[in-house]
Amino acid sequence: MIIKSAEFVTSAPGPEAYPPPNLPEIAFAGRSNVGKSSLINTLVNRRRLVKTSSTPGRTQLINFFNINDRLMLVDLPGYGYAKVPEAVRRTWGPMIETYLSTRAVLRGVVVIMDIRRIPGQGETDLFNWLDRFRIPAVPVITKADKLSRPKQDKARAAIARKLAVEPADLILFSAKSRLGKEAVWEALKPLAQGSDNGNP
Ligand SMILES: Nc1nc2c(ncn2[C@@H]2O[C@H](COP(=O)(O)OP(=O)(O)O)[C@@H](O)[C@H]2O)c(=O)[nH]1
Ligand SMILES: [Mg+2]
Repeated sequence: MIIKSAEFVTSAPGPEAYPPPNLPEIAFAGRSNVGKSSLINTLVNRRRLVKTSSTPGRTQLINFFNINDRLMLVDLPGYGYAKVPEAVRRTWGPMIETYLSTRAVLRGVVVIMDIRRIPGQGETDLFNWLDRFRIPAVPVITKADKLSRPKQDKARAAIARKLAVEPADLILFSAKSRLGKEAVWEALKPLAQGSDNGNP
């Protein structure tokens, strides 16, 4: 994918503030601090298009980025960060669920997981949601650079087993080494070129 332009469009808490649904959208979801923003930046060859942080739990709105005037990348709020106040956490689920269940231009969701962690309830819930709304999921395991090659293979197999998929279905990624960047674009291409989902 040749990136000619990558621009922040808006931050939205809910549908009133989403941009007009004029472009196909690919959303990115994962636990706080998993490396979601870093992955998006790597995909579009920008260091700081999306703010990254070593302090988890900062991104609390849905952020839209216009790529080449052809595609919208959507950074969803991170889930599962324990230190966030309960009142804030309660708004996250609905924020994400509303987006997933109502956005007709949403073509797929990249679900980002840490290679060093077996997926938990948050991931299971998310995959079930996507299934229910017939939105394609693209599972990615990131921070691959944190493990040696043999450990990467072991971790990938264990994560695949937990998710009941084939290891090869999980895209191995690293924002540090850029491993997997082209593989993610390859997975997104047919989705971006497909048609809108059946959501209202
Ligand atoms: N080693 C390594 N660190 C990463 C990678 N991706 C993200 N990080 C680090 O993980 C932290 C959280 O990253 P960020 O992209 O802000 O996560 P987000 O909260 O999911 O958006 C930051 O300190 C990043 O530098 C990766 O692939 N490899
Ligand atoms: Mg982020």
